[in-house]
Order: sequence, then structure tokens, then C-alpha cells
Amino acid sequence: MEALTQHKELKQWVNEMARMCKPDQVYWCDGSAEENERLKREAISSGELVELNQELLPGCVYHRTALNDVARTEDLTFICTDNKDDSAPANNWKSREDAYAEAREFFKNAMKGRTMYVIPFSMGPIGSPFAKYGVELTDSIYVVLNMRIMTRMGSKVLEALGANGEFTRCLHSKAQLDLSRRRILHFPEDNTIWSVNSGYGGNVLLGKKCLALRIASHLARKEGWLAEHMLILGIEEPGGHTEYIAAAFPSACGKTNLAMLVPPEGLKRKGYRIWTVGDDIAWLRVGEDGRLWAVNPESGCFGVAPGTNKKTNPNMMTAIARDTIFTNVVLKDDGGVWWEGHDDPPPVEATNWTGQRWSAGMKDEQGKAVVGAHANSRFTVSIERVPTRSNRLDKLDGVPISALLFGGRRARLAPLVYQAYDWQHGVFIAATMASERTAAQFGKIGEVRGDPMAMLPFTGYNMGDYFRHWLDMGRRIPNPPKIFHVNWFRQDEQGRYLWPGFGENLRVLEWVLQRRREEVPAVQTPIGYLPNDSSLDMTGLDIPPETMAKLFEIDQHEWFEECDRIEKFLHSLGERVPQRMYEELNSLRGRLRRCCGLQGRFHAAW
Ligand code: OXD
Ligand code: MN
Repeated sequence: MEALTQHKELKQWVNEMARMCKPDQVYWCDGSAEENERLKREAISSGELVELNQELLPGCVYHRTALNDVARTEDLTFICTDNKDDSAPANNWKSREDAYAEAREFFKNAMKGRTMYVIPFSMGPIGSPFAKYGVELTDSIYVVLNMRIMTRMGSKVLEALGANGEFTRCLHSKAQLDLSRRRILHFPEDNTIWSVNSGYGGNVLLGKKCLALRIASHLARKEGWLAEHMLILGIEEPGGHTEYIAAAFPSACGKTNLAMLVPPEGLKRKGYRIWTVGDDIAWLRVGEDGRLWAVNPESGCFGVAPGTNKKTNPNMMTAIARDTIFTNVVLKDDGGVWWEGHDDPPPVEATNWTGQRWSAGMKDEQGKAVVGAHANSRFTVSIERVPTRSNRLDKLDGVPISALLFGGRRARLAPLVYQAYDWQHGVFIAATMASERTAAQFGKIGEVRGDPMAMLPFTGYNMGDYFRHWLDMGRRIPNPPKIFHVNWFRQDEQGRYLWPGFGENLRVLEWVLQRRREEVPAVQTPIGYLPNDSSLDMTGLDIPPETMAKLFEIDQHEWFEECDRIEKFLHSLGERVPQRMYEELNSLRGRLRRCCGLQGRFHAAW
């Protein structure tokens, strides 16, 4: 197909990349439903996709990645700049020149015998002041079909680009899916991304992590806004007014579930409703009214399947009943899908994510249980299919943000919720947050790692500069959102969760909004403001006061250890970490010394 564009630079670049990758043909995607169907059929006949049972799951398909290609490979992900300090130490660094030279070898002839698809896409509503355009070249139909769900893609983006619009140059090839030659390379100085030898979503849907977080965070710093790993949620309060919050949690810590939570009975009766704006990424700008405004640059969800069911996320279960791409889950013999934590009982006749015949309870030769779905198996679905989708998804100026939440998975230490004293303290809390590693990253699951703003794997520049940018943003927002830390995952000594989570988290969000409006008092503690015993609405939730006390306990000894971890962590991020972060740490230590009782424990007034 001839390119329907007058954009000379774009055409030249496509030709140049085609000369390197040598595809048999180049195909420009128009984004139409007809094209989607045609490509889907082609992928089904080639075996790249499996058609699922169309009566059970209309419009749904199934895909398996290579066994060595199931999660983002952070160790093979690089921010490539001329000056090492502009990227390292939190990022892996390569010089621009070296990175291009090495990857050129991997891309050379990589698309022989294949088609190169040209995908023009927009992150953010087309025409919005937030929108950034990109063009991804790929030899994978799976990528084209996913990009059509996750972004606004096709001819309308070429129109918006006109003859000389700015765009991010995204090049992807599966090549041979060779792990030793896998590279996910970002060139912020050239507005370019190259990804090779992978087929896993987070590595290859280049609009998502690569553009909307790593490249966008670099652009955001230059242009005075924020690109963040945050869900965006509308909370319609009794009376019909909707407030919006954005919340950052590391991968696989429940952003998708929180973004579409179902209010518990008591709160529903009061009149609360939830509206989903986004489940993974937020772009935030200062609006003319002096508030912070957010858009979700994506148009779909690439969610983790295991654990998703009618209890944890009924809205998502409705969404993925049609027009969904399932990756690395269990394929049932009846053409349905299943994963650990699904509502249905485990299938007797099925194939697991590795393609082996499988049934629940199966053991390998060492006697270890064989899983059905990979722990990081996924579904890709349009946000349009989510019953709680907000009617402001396509609003060009987004939604105004009242509160920012940060949180991780912490079995100990962090109370259910606490509020920062002010913007700078909030930036410190966010910059020093930590979480236990999950299956979304390669590495040792469960290990606590510092993950500033949940952006450790996604900040496209020096982390110290990123903290400074956050501090500077505080000065630019006349009416800034309030900042909170939450931890839904605190456990008792037996490893049992103290808080039920999911829909019940709305009780915490209600307090957050009340605090934003300064409607309720709070207890001042060494780490921030905590709710007192009358300010969380606990109607219908039967949690003993001892458990509540544990949820809000601040253990002085553990917090001093945390301060040591924070100090080491800040040092590990290099010289550019602003002094103000160390000053906040000193103040925290001082408050802990002054405030804690004789037993070294401090309770909010539960
Ligand atoms: C994701 C991730 O896929 O954070 O959203 O890994
Ligand atoms: Mn994510």
C-alpha cells in the first residue's frame, strides 16, 4: 500500500529502516476494522495466534510468547545518551553510538521473508495538547493488533502529523527472539526507540512503557509536565460530583483492580460510583486554573491475568469477555481460557502457557507443581469495553487531579494510609517508596527494592534530575494535589493480610478526598498524617480494633532501619539527588526520635 502521507521525513525514515531490515514488503496500517480482521485471520493461519471459541469468547484470540520472553527484561533495557550521567546510575546506559552500532547488526536483514508493518499511533487523544505521536515499524502482527487496542492508531494519525509533525521513531523486530541479542534501546536525544529479539508486550508495544513513560518522561522534563506510572480514577461522590485521583504502584500491584473497583455495599448506598480513566499511565500538566490535569495516553489495558476474577475485578471480567487478546494463559480444549485465580474450576483438558498438555495439580519430575498460566500472563482489551470507563476518556484537556497516591507491596512497616505534610515531603515519600518484586520483572520475587514513584524501570533520564523536576513542579502548580502513601498489603506475623483490599480500598479513598478538602482532622505522626479512629467509614466491615491498630502501627525500630535503607538507596542514585531529599530524611529521623513512646511503637488513635 502506498503511504498516504506527505511527510517526507517519515517516508525517508521508513525507507531507511526497510533497507536495513530487508522485509519482503512494507505495509502502512490504516487502523480500520477491516484491516484488523484481515491481519487477525492471517496470524491465525500462520499459527502466530489461535482463534478462541467464538461462542464463548467472541472476537478473542490467544497467543504464546517464546519461553524466554515472558516479562520486561530490565537488564536488557537501556537509556542511550551521549553523557552517561544523563541516564545512569538508575538506568542501564550505553552510548548512543555504541548502542546503534550493535543493534544495527541485529536488525540487519532481520525482516527477510516478512512484512514490515508501519503503525502510526497517538498517545493521548489526537489533537489534545497532551498528545504525542509515534510511528512503530514491526514485523509482528501480534504487535499491530495489540497497538490497535492500546493506542489510537492508523490513518487519522498520519493526517494529524501532516507534512512535518514531530513523531517518535519506533523500530521493532522479533528477529530470531534470541535472548543474547535482545535489546530495548531508548534514544531520548533522538526521540527514537529500537527494540529487537523480543515479542513480549512491555518490550515491544513501543507506545506503552518505551514512549509513554521513558521517552515521555524526558520530554516532560524539557517541557514542564509529568509522565507517570499511574492509574487515573474518578470517584463520584454522594451528590454526583466526581473527584479524580492518580495513583502510582509498581507493576502487578493492583493498579488495574483499583482503577475499576466496585464500592462496598455501605459506600454504594451512600451514593459512591467509580469511573475508570486509566489503569497504568498518566500524563499530568498544569491547567489554566492552576490545578494539575491528567490524561491517560493509552486506549486499552494490558493487564495481568492471574488473580483476576469476578470478586477481584468484575468489571475487567466483563470487559475481557470479547475482543480480547490473551497471552500465555491456559488454553482449554473447548477453546476457552483459564488462569490461576479464575472463577471457573481448573480445566481437566488443556494446554498450559508453555504448550504442554496440562491439568491442575500436575507435577514436574522434581515433584514441583507445574503452573497453567504464566504468573505474568496478560490480556489486552480496549478501555471502551470496561463498564466503568469514564466519559472523559477522550477529553482533550483530561481530568483535574485532587490527590496523588503512592504505594507498594510492603508486608511490614508502612501503614494502610498516611498523608504527606506538604509537596516536598510528598516527593520524598514517593522518591523513597519501595515494593516487593513481582512477576512483571525478571528477578527474585518478594525482594524489597526501592522504586521511586513506581518509575524505577521507566524514568528516561537521571533519577536525581527526576526528583528535582518533581520538586520544581510543586512550585509551578498553584493548587497542587495532596500526596498520600498507601499500603494494601500489610501482613501479620503469620503472613495474613491485615486489610481486605479491593473494593474496601474506597474507604481509604473517601478519607483521602475528605483530607484534600480539610474536612476531617488527622493524627500527626513522625511519618505523616494518619486517620484517627472515627474518620474511616467502616460500616459493614468487621475488623477487630487490634487489627486496625496493627494496620496503623509505626514501629520505631523498623522505621530507623527503613531510614538506613533510604539513605543507602539515595546514595546509590548518584550525585544529582537533590539535597532536599537528604534534609527530608534527617527530619524524618528527628521526628522518629522525638515522637515514639517507650516501647518504640506509635499508634494512631485506634
Ligand atoms: C505493565 C508493567 O505491563 O508495568 O504495565 O509491567
Ligand atoms: Mn505498568
